[in-house]
Amino acid sequence: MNNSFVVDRRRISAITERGYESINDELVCKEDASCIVYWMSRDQRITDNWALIACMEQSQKRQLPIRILFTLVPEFLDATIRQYDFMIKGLEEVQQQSLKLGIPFHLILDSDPAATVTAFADTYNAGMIITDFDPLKIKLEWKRKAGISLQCPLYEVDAHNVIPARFISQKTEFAAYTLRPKVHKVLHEFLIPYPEVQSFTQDLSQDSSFSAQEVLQKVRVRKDIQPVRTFTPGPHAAMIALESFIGYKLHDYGEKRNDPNMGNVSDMSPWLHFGSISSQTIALKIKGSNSNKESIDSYLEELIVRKELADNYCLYTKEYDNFNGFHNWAQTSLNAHRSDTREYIYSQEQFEQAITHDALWNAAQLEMMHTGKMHGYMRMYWAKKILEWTQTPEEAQSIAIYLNDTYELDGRDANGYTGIAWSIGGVHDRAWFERPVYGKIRYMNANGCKSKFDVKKYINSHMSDRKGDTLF
Ligand code: FAD
Ligand code: FO1
Repeated sequence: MNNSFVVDRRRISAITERGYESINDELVCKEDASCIVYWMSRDQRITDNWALIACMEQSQKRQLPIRILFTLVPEFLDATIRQYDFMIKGLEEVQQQSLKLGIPFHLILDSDPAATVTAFADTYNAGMIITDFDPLKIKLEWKRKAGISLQCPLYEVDAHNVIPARFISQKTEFAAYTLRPKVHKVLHEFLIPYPEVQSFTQDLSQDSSFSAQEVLQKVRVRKDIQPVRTFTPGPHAAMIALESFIGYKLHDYGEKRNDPNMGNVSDMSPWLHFGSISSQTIALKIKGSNSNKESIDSYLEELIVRKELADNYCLYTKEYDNFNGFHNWAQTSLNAHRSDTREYIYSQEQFEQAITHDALWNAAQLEMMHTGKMHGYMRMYWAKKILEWTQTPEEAQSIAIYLNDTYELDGRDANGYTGIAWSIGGVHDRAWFERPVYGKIRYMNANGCKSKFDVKKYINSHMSDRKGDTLF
């Protein structure tokens, strides 16, 4: 039987009571099973999804139908109704695409995902559960518990990275320059076209499908931070945005990506965070475009090396969200400057209300609060100033994570914890000229921004958000 749904085994790990184990060629299926279950989480899409393709491979091999399960938790890190609205409306579209293939899509709201998937596997007599890779500790804990309670094998497929995170490196990489050669050595083996899932069909019907409006009533999250109108949820909107970026902005990406007034970036991160689109799909389209080499290479460096370096950091640095995750040189240096006088000190509330003395910083905070996405260049400045204007690096990191995860659509992500650790703790960066408060952490200031872009224009375009506009 020709099975075109073949998944590279280097993407797949078995999750057992002893932890993660690489597998040989074959996956094990419980005897007399009735279905294969895809426990969808990070990669919320039907097309171009290696975890679902692995289910299709197993479904054809064992003549068993697939069911998809999404375990919805009532709260998740600092997510608010803004992110739940984006995610659940995206999942509504995913459900429709799933039903078109005859694959039932089950969304179950419960605060204990491991218990939910275990009960689900019993109810539908699952032969195996396949879930997608995620380096965040909250997700690793869900899977650890599920691996113990499930009565069938549990497998994890890296559908989020072009090169599987557990394969490319087995340790915390020091910086982009240590990961980059490993990426480029095997990229051609992994940056390959996906099998077409549209050719897969099965005819399992399902009695009920969920509506986003109903589900959104039931989640227990902050509702004072409104959903944004700047990004449309779901895989279709992601593809439209990608094609528009390639058509109109990619050619200037290499030169203008760091100018927050130009908007010359892809805006892919909200859809990448929720898995509405895969970085591999994006990379294949970018490579296939007829844009200039400088922009293509610069974009793929960010999308593959930088992004996958962030997953590596969170996967192998348990304390990716606190001071202990910083390199020793950075900890020593920041410790040596703990008692330096801070010229300004702000509380979390003052940062959150964007009422510091610095109009540029306030504008960046307002951009994030108002649009759900701060420009990448400004994120570095924004986080570094929080280090400069708080009493300790720990408080700075905690405030940056709280604001980032509360207001950014793409927050609660390996990229965010790593971006904040880079800015405040010098992770993946080198030591710089020593100065008060920062120690040897790279310094940034408004003059540096002025040399890169029209600061006044950026401030005016976002401070206007404040005048009477309902930010919450
Ligand atoms: P583009 O420039 O179009 O890049 C395309 C993709 O490449 C991005 O979507 C992202 O997946 C990847 N990428 C680009 N720059 C980086 C980077 N520096 N690190 C890792 N991947 C990168 N990114 C998030 O996804 N979520 C966050 O919460 C987040 N918080 C950050 C906080 C700080 C303090 C810093 C310095 C960076 C943070 N980043 C975060 C990384 C980066 O700023 C965003 O990924 C990027 O701005 C997203 O916009 P874009 O898709 O238009 O980027
Ligand atoms: N993943 C889930 O499996 N279930 C959830 O209920 C869930 C909620 C959620 C809310 C906000 C958010 O930013 C992410 C959320 N995720 C959820 C996780 C997401 O799918 C990603 O896996 C991680 O956040 C990225 O590592």
